[in-house]
Amino acid sequence: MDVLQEIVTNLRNGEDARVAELTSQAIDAGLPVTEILDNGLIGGMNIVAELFGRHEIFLPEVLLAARAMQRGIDLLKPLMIEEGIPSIGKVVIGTAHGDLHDIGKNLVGIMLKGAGFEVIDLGSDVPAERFVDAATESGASVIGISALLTTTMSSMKGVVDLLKERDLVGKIHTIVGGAPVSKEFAEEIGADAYGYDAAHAVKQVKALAGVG
Ligand code: B1M
Repeated sequence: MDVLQEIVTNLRNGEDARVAELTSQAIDAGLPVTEILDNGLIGGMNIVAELFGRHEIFLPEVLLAARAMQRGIDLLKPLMIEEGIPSIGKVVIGTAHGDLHDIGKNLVGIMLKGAGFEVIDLGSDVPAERFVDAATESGASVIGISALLTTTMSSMKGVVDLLKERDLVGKIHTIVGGAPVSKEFAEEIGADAYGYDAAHAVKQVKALAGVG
C-alpha cells in the first residue's frame, strides 16, 4: 500500500501515532505538502465524514480521527509556513459561536501565516463580541470565521452586524468559510468574502487586506 493510502486507512482508524509516522515518511520521501494533505489527511477525513454521516461510526471514532489528522497537520505546518517573512497584515480567526470544529480553521490559519499574515487565533466557539474586540484591539483589518454546523452558521451574521453597529464596516472586513457555508450565504449575511478552502481563503484575505 502506498504511504498516502496508509495515511487514509490509519486516519480512518484513529491511529494517531501511525499517522504521524506515515506523514513523516511522506515528507521524507519528498511528496508535496498539498498531496499529503489532499490525498492523505483530508482524504482520510472525507471517509470518516461519510461513515459518520451513514451512522457506521460514532463520535468517539470521529474524535480519534480528528486527533490523528491534527498530528499530521502539525508535522506539515513548518513546511507550509515560511519562517521569518515580514507580516503583510493582521487577521483574527476563530470558529463561530457554538462550533467546536477547528481543523479547517487551523488549516486556514497555517496557510495565512505561510502567506505572511500575523494570525490572531481566538480558537473555537468564539462569540461575536470577542471577534470584534480582538480585531479592534490588535488593529487587524480582517476577521475570518469558520463554521461546520448549520446551527452555528447563523452566528456569523452576529459579527457582521456588530461591525455595522460599531461603525467598523469598511475598516474591518469579514471572510466566512466551512463546509456548509456558500458564497450565496456569505452575501446574504453581508460578509465581505467567502473562502471555499484554505488556499482560496488566503487569496480572498489578501484582496480584502489590499495586499494582493
Ligand atoms: Co462534527 N459534524 N459534530 N465533529 N464533524 C460534521 C460537521 C457533520 C457534517 C457530520 C455529519 O453529520 N455528516 C455534522 C454537521 C451537520 C450539520 O450541521 N448539518 C456534524 C455534527 C452533527 C456534529 C455534532 C453536533 C455531533 C453530536 O454531538 N451529535 C458535534 C457538534 C460539536 C460542536 O461543534 N458544538 C460534532 C462534533 C465533532 C467532533 C468534536 C467529534 C469532531 C471535531 C474535532 C475538531 O474539529 N477538533 C467532528 C468532526 C471531525 C466532523 C467531520 C467528520 C469532519 C470535519 C473536519 O474536520 N473536516 C464533519 C463531516 C464533514 O465535514 N463532512 C462533521 C476536515 C477539514 C479540513 O475540513 O473543516 O470543512 P473543513 O475545512 C475546509 C473548508 O471547509 C474550508 O477550508 C478547509 C479545507 O482547506 N474552510 C474555510 C473551513 N473554515 C474556513 C474558513 C474560511 C475559509 C475556508 O475563512 C475564514
